Amino acid sequence: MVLSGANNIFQVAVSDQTLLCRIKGKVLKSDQAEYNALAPGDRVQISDITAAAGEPMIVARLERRNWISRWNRKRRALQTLAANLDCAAAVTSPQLPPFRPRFLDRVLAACELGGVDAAIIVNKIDQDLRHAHIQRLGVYRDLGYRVFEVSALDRRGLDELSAWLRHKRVALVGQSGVGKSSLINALIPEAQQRTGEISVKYQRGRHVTSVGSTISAAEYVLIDTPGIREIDLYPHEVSDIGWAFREFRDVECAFSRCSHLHEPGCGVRRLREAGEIDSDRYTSYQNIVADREISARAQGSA
Ligand SMILES: Nc1nc2c(ncn2[C@@H]2O[C@H](COP(=O)(O)OP(=O)(O)OP(=O)(O)O)[C@@H](O)[C@H]2O)c(=O)[nH]1
Ligand SMILES: [Mg+2]
Ligand SMILES: [Zn+2]
Repeated sequence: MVLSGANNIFQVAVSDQTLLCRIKGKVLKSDQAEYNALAPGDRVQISDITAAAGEPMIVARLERRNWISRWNRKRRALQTLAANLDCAAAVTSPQLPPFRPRFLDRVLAACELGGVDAAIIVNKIDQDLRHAHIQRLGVYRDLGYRVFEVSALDRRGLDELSAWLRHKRVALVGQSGVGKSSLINALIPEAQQRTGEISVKYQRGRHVTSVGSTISAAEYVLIDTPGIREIDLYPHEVSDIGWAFREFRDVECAFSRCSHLHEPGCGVRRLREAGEIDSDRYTSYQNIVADREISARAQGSA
């Protein structure tokens, strides 16, 4: 299992050892451009590791059970943050960086599309949670997402979080500066993840974690991921993005592959007008589809 890696040197757990391996040739048969061939959690096949065989090489990536990925616009390729997870935790903070429910909706949609269960961690509850945020968190709870309110600083809520993490392999995902690495350090005493101050001027983190890595404890395994600014879901069809919004999934629309944007007889829009679908979630959906169109045009295929 790949624990971490960059620049074609990967830490791979093989039974109870950790080996440094390089990729040999093409390890994946993919029809899509991929920014990174391997992500933390990937299972790989490696060459003979007996001393005589020399440096171990990764010869194949095994099929992924699930994954979290996004479209990397700059590189025009799919970037995978982690694979083969029991769950992903979308980490947010109330003030610094500011709570961004639109961003959270994108993380949750990416998880749904990759087949990963998701939960939400609101870290830094030693900072004030505004009323609007508390309401929005209620929307997520109603949709069935677990929401943990914790503080890596004063350790509030960590016992409950830690009980939920037991026996799981969980990736922490979110914007830079929300405290993913700090949480891992607070949960796993041996972890020594580097953390960094927030830029108060720009109200965001400084992208301290640059490479995803796996930190194992006796009770659970956590994957630290680099902070992300944007999540573009481009390669997915519009109808799949609609499916990624749980509350849209089983709604009946007049058209079978309804985009929920303009078609007559759209059940999602009807429920939104009736106040049964949260209008802010719907706006997130519209934004994701609009961004998808921009990336699709850039790729020359709408
Ligand atoms: N007040 C408060 N500050 C926190 C808490 N958790 C983390 N921080 C601070 O937030 C800053 C960013 O923390 P990091 O752990 O580096 O954030 P990150 O999400 O790993 O950021 P990237 O690696 O850049 O993606 C640091 O200054 C931490 O000390 C918390 O619960 N409360
Ligand atoms: Mg970090
Ligand atoms: Zn519809």
